[in-house]
Amino acid sequence: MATAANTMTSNDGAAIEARLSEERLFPPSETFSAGANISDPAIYEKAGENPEAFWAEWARQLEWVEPFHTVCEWNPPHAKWFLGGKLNLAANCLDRHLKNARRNKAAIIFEGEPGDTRVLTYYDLWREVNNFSGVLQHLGVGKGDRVTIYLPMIPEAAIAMLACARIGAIHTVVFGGFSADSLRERINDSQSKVLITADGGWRRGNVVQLKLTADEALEGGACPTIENVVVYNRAADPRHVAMTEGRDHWWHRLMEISPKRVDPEVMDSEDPLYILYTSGSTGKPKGILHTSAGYLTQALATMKWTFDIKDEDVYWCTADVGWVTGHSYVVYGPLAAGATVLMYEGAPDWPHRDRFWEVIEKYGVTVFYTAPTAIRAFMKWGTEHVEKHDLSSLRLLGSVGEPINPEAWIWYHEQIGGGKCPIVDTWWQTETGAHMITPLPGVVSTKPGSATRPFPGIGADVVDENGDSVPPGSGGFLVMRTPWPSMLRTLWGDDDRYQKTYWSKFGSKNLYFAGDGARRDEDGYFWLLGRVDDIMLVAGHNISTMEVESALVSHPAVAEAAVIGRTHEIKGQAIAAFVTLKDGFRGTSELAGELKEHVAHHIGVICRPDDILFSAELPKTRSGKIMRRLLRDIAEGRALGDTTTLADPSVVAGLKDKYENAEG
Ligand code: 7RM
Repeated sequence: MATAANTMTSNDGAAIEARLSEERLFPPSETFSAGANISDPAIYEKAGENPEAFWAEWARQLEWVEPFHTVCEWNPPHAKWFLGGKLNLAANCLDRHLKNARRNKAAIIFEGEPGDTRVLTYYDLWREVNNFSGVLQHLGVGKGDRVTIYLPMIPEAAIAMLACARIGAIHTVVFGGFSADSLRERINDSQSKVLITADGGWRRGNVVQLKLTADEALEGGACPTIENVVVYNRAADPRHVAMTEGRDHWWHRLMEISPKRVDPEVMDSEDPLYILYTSGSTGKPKGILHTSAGYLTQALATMKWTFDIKDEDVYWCTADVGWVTGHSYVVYGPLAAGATVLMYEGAPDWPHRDRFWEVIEKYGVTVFYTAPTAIRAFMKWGTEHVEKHDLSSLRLLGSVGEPINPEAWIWYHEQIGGGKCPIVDTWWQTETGAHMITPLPGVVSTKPGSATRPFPGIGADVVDENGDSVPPGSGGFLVMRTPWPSMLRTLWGDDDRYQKTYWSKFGSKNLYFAGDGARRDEDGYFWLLGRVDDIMLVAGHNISTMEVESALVSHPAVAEAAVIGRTHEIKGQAIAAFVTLKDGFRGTSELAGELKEHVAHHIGVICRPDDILFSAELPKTRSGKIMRRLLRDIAEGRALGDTTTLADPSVVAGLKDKYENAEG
């Protein structure tokens, strides 16, 4: 028996093993396939034979000022796509739709948390974006300048982003839940000239005071590059908002005095579009840089094929614009496709736990895209909130952000989708810009818990330590063998870190390493196993956190689980499980024993958790991903590491107390 390395990164050495076996298969219904944007399975082979031709065909669906002459230039690890092409992304998202019947179609349907609503047609949105482009120019913003956007989930977030794109400025959106320190760090790293914020936004009946936080970030000249701050009046009485003379301006005042029309700047395919910071687990945030034509091409392609988007759809992606999902699938993808996108400002449980279902019923949402963390919360709350509403307008469901446990998948399928909607489990990253591994809902039979196959034209693979493909059924490292249009181009101001982080693991093989573990089954389906840094090494066996968590979630009492490996003298690591129960269940020691046996029975005795700790909540990042690193600190009795990226730091502090006071 191996007493393997007591290190926290247990991913070296033994191959990642896979135990979860899921037999359920959901083929697309005939009616869905018949009406789908793509229903021919031959597309996989066709795209695989010539990915560049495949992507070029999609790129030609954009509106170009000048066509590209070269599809892709690949100097590992740097790629350029659609070289020589000129276009403007805001024009692709707005102006082009004014020439057809979409002119008066709803582009954005907005539902504020307090219940206020707005509908912006494509023409309305085009007018707002033009006018706000004028504002930015009035403030001296030009091509290549950086603009930080720190706004709630309101249409102005999309307007500000598109106005930047229209004039060629680079936006960097900072999630409205981030602190003054995080905001300051991102403004300074990007050297933004202008900050766009709001007095506040609504969250669970309270106003999140964005302007106060922005003032704190800027205090005492801490952000020397910021020349102007634009403040949108969303939530408060403007008389009560402190405005710094000469620096701060009300959005609506600037709109009045600025040009109403601004022609779109002619941009190169490879001109930067945005920087989006990812906090990573530790250290300085990474400024992921995305460029123009390739990014929009893949956002559009996936919008049409993954989400099967049609002109009649009412599409709702619940992600905040502060995350990449909000960039690609609230703003750029849907608007490039001419879709109607719903934006909701607030929390899913405000004023009641049925708010999402109420919104779906109210607007007749047809395509709904959310995260496993939300789905597990809905499961925890129980079905009575869902049953109050008519969700029959739904025709397609999506999931993103974490592996979706098979039980959560089935619940989503039955309770939300009424058993009739395909589910697209979309694997991708801030770095990849758009979907990479996902079913095509009219083509691929889905298996609960699997993101299924790489999108056509994507060269995903699962490899061993040496970068060689693993045989079917085995686990390994998820990599990309070939560049893709919406890939990150570099890290802002740190190309060395770009090369080291993503391209160095397999040396001269030039593989993009995503940081995730995966398994590919006999049908070629990908099963995401979680971040490799989280994978556990128990008695010489690499065990995926995702699989033990899914086994726990398959017990009727469990809503959510986070599993980690803590150092163990004999086994290398022992498994500690933090478990949240569904409403109505109690965390007794009998139940803990039952759960241990449940896991052992389902996926093997080697995976039996050594400790189970019941917890009402788990530590999550602000975008809802479970943070296992801090749970390891707790289980090993260490001082807690960096907690600044947590949504609610009190959750880990509470867990630490509880863990230390629990019996052995
Ligand atoms: C879109 C987004 C990226 C990381 C990624 C994975 C995890 C995302 C899935 C998933 C399993 C999925 N961007 N992840 N989607 N894991 N199945 N469908 O989330 O940059 O914030 O995170 O999220 O670990 O590497 S992100």
